[in-house]
Amino acid sequence: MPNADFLSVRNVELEQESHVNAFDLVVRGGTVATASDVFRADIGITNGVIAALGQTLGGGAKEIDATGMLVLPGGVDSHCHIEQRSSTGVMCADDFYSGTVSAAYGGTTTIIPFAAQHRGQSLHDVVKEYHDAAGPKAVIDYAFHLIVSDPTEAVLANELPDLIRRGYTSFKVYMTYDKLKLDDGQILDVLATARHEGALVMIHAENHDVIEWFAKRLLAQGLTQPVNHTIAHSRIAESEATNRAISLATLLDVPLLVVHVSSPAAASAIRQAQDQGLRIYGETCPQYLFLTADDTDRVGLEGAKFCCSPPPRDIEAQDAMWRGLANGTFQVFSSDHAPYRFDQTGKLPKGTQTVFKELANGVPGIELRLPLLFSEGVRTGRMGLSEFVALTSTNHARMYGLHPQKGTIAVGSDADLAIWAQNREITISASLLHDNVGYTPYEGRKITGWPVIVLSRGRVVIDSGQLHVERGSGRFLPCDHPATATPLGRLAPELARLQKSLF
Ligand code: DUC
Ligand code: ZN
Ligand code: ZN
Repeated sequence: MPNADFLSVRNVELEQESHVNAFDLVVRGGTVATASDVFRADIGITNGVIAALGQTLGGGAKEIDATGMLVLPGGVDSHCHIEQRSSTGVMCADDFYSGTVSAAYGGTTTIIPFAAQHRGQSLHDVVKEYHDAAGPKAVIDYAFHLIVSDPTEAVLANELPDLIRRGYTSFKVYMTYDKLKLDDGQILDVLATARHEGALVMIHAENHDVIEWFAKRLLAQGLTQPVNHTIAHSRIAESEATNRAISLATLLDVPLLVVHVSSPAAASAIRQAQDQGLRIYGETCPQYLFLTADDTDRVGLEGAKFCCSPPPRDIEAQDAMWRGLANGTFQVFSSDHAPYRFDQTGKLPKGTQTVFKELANGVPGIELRLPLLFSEGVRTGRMGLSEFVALTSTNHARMYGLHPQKGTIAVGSDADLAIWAQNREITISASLLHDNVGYTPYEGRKITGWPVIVLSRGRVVIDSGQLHVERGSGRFLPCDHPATATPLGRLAPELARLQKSLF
């Protein structure tokens, strides 16, 4: 947060003494939380890595007094769109500088945005383009998922296997959007490649034809306002596609992550698959806990600020998402930060004449993801601190092959820490945030708890509301093959004959 007087934590430079300090930095006296434990400890950091955890560690060249504070692993946001051009040609409002700065202010120290293929592009070219964009600007560490919109023979047989080996071990495919959508056969092709190469597929599950069927009729009746987006993107479009995607993954025995789940029926389909022992994973996002379709029905085009795909639903759906976070249906809670300004560069390509089909899809949330869930999840008792850490950090690192370097507080892990003032009260306002969007869907909401000091590899990134690192100081993280992507070895019987030639 911007005010310098905001902090109770002091960052103390110790005078150099004659003896050599045990650590470069010690975070002293905080309450440390991991995905499994909550305990009081000092954290000793050397060369950017956690070197020791203990009750009374020796001195550091630098010390942070975290007494009375929570010390959590920095967040890992595994679903965000940064400096990405949409399939309709609209550029995100955040580049890798503003996007990573905003993430860091909100306690996130690793992001996994997308390197998005447009049809006709080589995946290698796409990856180079995103590295060129991120390298000179990112202030925190980052990996990339791929978006595969054109699974040609060359992509499937050469590019994907090569890129997977080089650390791009997850990719997203879409069941809707004219220029992104894969048909079921193409989805099977991508799933088969993922199975063979040990990668994880993320799926945007909405039935394209259902959405188009509704949209055509709504527009024909002159119903152009943003709220119609939520009608066209019906909850049955989401649950049908989710069931279909799970069926395709089950057929080939490939783990699958259903991203940005908003509807109770989609969550139930994922849960049911998990109950059968299948490796089907789920993700939900702040917009599905805190917004509803009514928000898209605000006066004029204001509702556009709340339009994303799938859209926010209703209070019952919000409750189902909270239940899914509590009962393990969802392993990851991501922002799906898709930042578009409320003007012709973003949300409203045709200005006041923009109809709901033309709106840029997505809402911002990279800075508020953790504070919103902390306030409304941990402070209200809906979840414990360890569950919060798992959902916002550890599970993301595990899901995508970055653990234990990222996502935990353990000896040998990168010293990526968020030090929280758990009683800090904030009234959310776009003016407090550091993205380049100009509004927030959560304007005016009161929350409690904020990460006041943020460390990335032992570097103080944020303290006293100030940014302390240079653009370009974030590093690229190649991902391992995620253990989550391992097939169960339960191929559908009708595929057994093909197994040798297929995989
Ligand atoms: N899908 C996303 O993953 N993010 C924003 C919009 C969308 O359709
Ligand atoms: Zn999506
Ligand atoms: Zn997204």
